[in-house]
Amino acid sequence: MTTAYRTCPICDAVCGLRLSLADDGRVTSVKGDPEDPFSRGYLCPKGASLGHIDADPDRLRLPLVRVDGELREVGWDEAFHAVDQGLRRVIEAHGRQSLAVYLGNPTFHTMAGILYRGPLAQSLGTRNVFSASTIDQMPKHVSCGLLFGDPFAIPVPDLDRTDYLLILGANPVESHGSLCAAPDFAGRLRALRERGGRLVVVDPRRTRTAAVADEHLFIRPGTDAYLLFGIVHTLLAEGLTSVEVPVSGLAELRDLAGAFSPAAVAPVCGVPAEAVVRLARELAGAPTAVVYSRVGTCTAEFGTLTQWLVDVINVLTGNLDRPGGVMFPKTATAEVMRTGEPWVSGRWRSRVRGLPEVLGELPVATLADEIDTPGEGQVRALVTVAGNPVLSAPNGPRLGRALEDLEFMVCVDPYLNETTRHADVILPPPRIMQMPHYDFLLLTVTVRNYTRFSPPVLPLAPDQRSEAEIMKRLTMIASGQGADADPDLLDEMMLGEMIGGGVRTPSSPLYGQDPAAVRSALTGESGPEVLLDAMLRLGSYGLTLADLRANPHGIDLGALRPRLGELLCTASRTVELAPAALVEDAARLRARLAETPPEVVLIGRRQLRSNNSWLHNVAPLAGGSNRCTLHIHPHDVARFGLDGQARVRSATGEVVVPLEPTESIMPGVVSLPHGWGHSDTTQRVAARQPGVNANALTNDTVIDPLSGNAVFNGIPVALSPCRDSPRP
Ligand SMILES: Nc1nc2c(c(=O)[nH]1)N[C@H]1C(S)=C(S)[C@@H](COP(=O)(O)OP(=O)(O)OC[C@H]3O[C@@H](n4cnc5c(=O)[nH]c(N)nc54)[C@H](O)[C@@H]3O)O[C@H]1N2
Ligand SMILES: Nc1nc2c(c(=O)[nH]1)N[C@H]1C(S)=C(S)[C@@H](COP(=O)(O)OP(=O)(O)OC[C@H]3O[C@@H](n4cnc5c(=O)[nH]c(N)nc54)[C@H](O)[C@@H]3O)O[C@H]1N2
Ligand code: SF4
Ligand SMILES: [Mo]
Repeated sequence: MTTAYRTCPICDAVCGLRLSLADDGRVTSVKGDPEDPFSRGYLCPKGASLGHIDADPDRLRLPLVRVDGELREVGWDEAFHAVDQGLRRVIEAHGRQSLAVYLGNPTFHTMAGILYRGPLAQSLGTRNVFSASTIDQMPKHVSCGLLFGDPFAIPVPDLDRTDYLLILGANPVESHGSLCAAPDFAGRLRALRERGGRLVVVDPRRTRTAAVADEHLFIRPGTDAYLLFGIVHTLLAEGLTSVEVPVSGLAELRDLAGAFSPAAVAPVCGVPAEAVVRLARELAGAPTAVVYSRVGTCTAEFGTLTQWLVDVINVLTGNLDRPGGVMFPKTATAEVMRTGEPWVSGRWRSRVRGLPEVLGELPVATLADEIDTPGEGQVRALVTVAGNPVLSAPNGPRLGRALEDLEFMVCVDPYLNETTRHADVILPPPRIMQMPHYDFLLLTVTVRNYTRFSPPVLPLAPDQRSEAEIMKRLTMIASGQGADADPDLLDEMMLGEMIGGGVRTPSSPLYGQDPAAVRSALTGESGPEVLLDAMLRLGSYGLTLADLRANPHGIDLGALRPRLGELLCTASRTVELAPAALVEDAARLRARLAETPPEVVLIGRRQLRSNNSWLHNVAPLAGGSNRCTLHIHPHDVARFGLDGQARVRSATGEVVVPLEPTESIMPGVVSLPHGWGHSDTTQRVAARQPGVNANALTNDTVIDPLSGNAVFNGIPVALSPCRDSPRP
């Protein structure tokens, strides 16, 4: 029996775990690591099941290659050669703009995903780069890019010190937080209330987060921008502002907010005008306060406008960049994403719908268009890494049909599932316990500055390849160097660039040093580890990989400290409160004030013992509340004459789903979790309780125009009885 420590790789909470392993490598117990200074022993049911997730017998172990229409197990050399041939054929016939890549959510959680997603996308040489960002948080990047000049300068709630927290469109008690890494989020909310603070939740559902709040307000889906504008209006009209950072655009903001008085917005969002006014006064009156808003409001038609208003309120109430407000973490690794230049988007446009590039990506909502619309530049080959867009993208079934027509598709994924079943080659990464782990991205959004590295717990078997090697080989194949090129050359190139940049930059801790000496001092068992060591040495805490190895429970780097001055890089060097793009979009919002809302709208929800589409195969987590049901108010069950199950129809598609009547949801709103609708998957547990694909109902033609983000909430639907035999 051995004990190992590692960070849970599943969600944003980055909990430290203590594992016991049997001699055969099986994980026999998973506990929270009590010595981790950040998570202090916390873990959730998913973390507790990490052993099951890791040892899932349905995970692919060897690559699959399509031969005569069938996917068959082959050796790695054969698989990489098949990729080389497949991509080469498409590039020769149609050019590089016929290639596309989709990078799914787990690429934000693995070292290999973070480190090599950029090089892979670049080496494909195509503008058709897609990622889970445009079905998730892209509105936040755009809003931060416009406000602060840096789309990666994402302010995080100072959760442990704030006196007042207003949450909209997030349910951290079940999701464990997002763009706000805080292990035991629920415990931290309890602590907020115990120290006399106040928690208010705005959500069309009375969620578990709402249940632990001081106050819950229902809101009509998709209308948060109105509510927030109503708050801004009140702050300005009542002189409740105390701006503590350099700003511009305050006069334009005042003009814009004029149309959104509490009386004007109340009927649209369903929040009483008195409550809007009271929220504004409470936010301004609290010693410190935070507005925090996530997926429910990002994946909406006014996603960017809403994210912008969130931080406008944080600025107006004096809560940007101060303890107890929203703050910018400082990571142990160098902030390689920072350019210091004002951010721009729209450097190119998508072929079919002319949608602007954002952060080098095009919207997932137009991936199917690019594949199924003929013409010069039509996508003919697709690479996916850690993604299941058939279940996660808007109008997923249409995308599934488009995938069938590709000339070549390769997927890096541990499962044969709804997306990867269309592939010609599937390359499975090894087990979780065989990978090193470092949260390059999530550590940029922690509520305390913190760092922790986990070495692999188990070695690779001779017939396995690390995910890093898979990504590097794909990158080299894509760049034309073939299937046999030495993958470590890519690491050396990346290291050369990183070190070269460091020794030339006066503010870098490596400034003026000899690059060869810096390189030879680096340690690490694999490319990703050596790259991590380099990034730590380029960072500002003076840490090395050896320091992180010597501290297997993680290192607390202290409470968040003000640092807006270091990050702000708008052209005006101020926080720009009224960027032109948002002023323009506010006019669209104003025009909507007059429209009649749909009778019934669909929203999503996340389930505690699940994670997007890929954890329904974990037997200890399956069943109970972890089922694909439609939450619906009993009034609506009666109003539409429903019983047991219902047919739900939207502009895009139709599903039949079991009902779960509950008074916790607003009348006129129904909720369906995403990630279900399993079919043709080797995940045997998931296949027994397949559920339906919520994204058969979402519409890929409707997006948030500023970010290109998909819309998953506020979908107009019609409900009707369905007397067919019930679904499982
Ligand atoms: N258990 C679990 N945890 C997860 C995941 C999971 O699938 N399961 N997924 C992970 C991922 S990828 C992410 S991005 C994070 C997301 O984490 P969160 O942002 O916390 O996401 P949700 O739990 O979906 O919460 C969104 C809430 O928005 C509400 N909502 C819907 N429409 C509206 C609206 O128009 N206005 C308002 N105000 N609210 C609205 C929904 O009812 C829901 O309660 O969670 C991560 N953690
Ligand atoms: N209707 C609706 N749709 C939504 C949402 C919603 O709230 N409502 N939420 C959206 C959000 S926030 C997100 S992030 C997206 C997620 O969208 P995706 O990222 O496309 O979907 P996931 O279900 O997370 O798929 C993850 C894939 O990665 C694989 N995988 C797991 N671990 C690893 C690994 O270590 N390496 C590799 N290579 N692969 C791995 C899994 O087998 C699975 O195939 O879904 C979005 N879709
Ligand atoms: S909260 Fe997230 S990181 Fe923590 S144990 Fe659960 S799944 Fe893992
Ligand atoms: Mo997400």
